Amino acid sequence: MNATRSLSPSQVRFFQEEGYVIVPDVFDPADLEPVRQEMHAEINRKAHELHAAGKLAQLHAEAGYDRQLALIYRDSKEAGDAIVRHLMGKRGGGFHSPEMFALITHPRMLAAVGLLLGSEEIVASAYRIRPKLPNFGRGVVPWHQDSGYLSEHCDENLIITCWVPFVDATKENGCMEILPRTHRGPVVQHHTGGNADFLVIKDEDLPADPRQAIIAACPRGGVVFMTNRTPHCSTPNISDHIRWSVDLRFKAADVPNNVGIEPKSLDAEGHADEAFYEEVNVACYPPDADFLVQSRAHPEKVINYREYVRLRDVFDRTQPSFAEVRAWPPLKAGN
Ligand SMILES: O=C(O)CCC(=O)C(=O)O
Repeated sequence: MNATRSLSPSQVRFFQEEGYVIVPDVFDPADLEPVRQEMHAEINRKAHELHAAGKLAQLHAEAGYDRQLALIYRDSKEAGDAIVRHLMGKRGGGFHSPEMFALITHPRMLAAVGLLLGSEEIVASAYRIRPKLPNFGRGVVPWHQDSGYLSEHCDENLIITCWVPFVDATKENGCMEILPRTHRGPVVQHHTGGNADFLVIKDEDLPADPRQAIIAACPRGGVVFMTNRTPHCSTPNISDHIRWSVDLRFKAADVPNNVGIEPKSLDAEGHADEAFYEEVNVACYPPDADFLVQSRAHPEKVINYREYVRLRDVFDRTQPSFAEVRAWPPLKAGN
């Protein structure tokens, strides 16, 4: 496989027809080593800090990236949670090392996304790092379409989720499940207040019988590509190790975005000025920064690492001061 063609025409067709495609070899698993190692180093830095503050008795450094955080969490939920929060930041993308930036802008990733979008002008959007610990209730994500989290005026736009596991993702460690061939339908009714406060689609509102779902197992080095209207969920991790992943989002540059627009002022508590939200109300997901990662028309506007870090910091300190994006009704007792 060469560096710039990462999907075959039949994989692109499969994505268009099924609403997802699992590509087992977008990366060489070795390509993911730098980001795994840097995340592991960050876990250790934070663990040492907690240890020095008397909040963590044992570092479990010997357990390695796939297990250390699970053992820390088993010993102390507070310490484990503090490390998870540190990695995830306020909205899930707190870890923004050069290695993470290299993954988001990896030529193979952008080549694949470009083929699926049918565009060479690519904007990266919200991403979420997910340390799904064994038997970690909050890791179970109920049925939803990503559009459930996005502004309604973007329902007809294509926004691609690239779900990248940092370990082999299996049914046992809680990979995703996906409802195929349902992505051309509307964004269906979601409810707030699902597990861990995620949005949820009730089984009866799903566009197909959930028994038709496929198990989206994916080896390390692979990527699960999905559309923003593809219903998916993820199941419990009943293994003895962490199911690490990140889900990245990309769209063509002509899809509503907030590239180049950022909160002009933050008050002491990190609330952005109202004008910011009015101005970026057109972005599909205003609380997170969008940034141009590939452009033939404006290569000078493609983001570099320093600017990416600055933007992530600004947005991570920003509290959305409006009801996030779209209003869904709460799940009622007994639902
Ligand atoms: O990683 C998971 O368990 C769920 C991911 C997900 O729901 C998403 O990427 O939208």
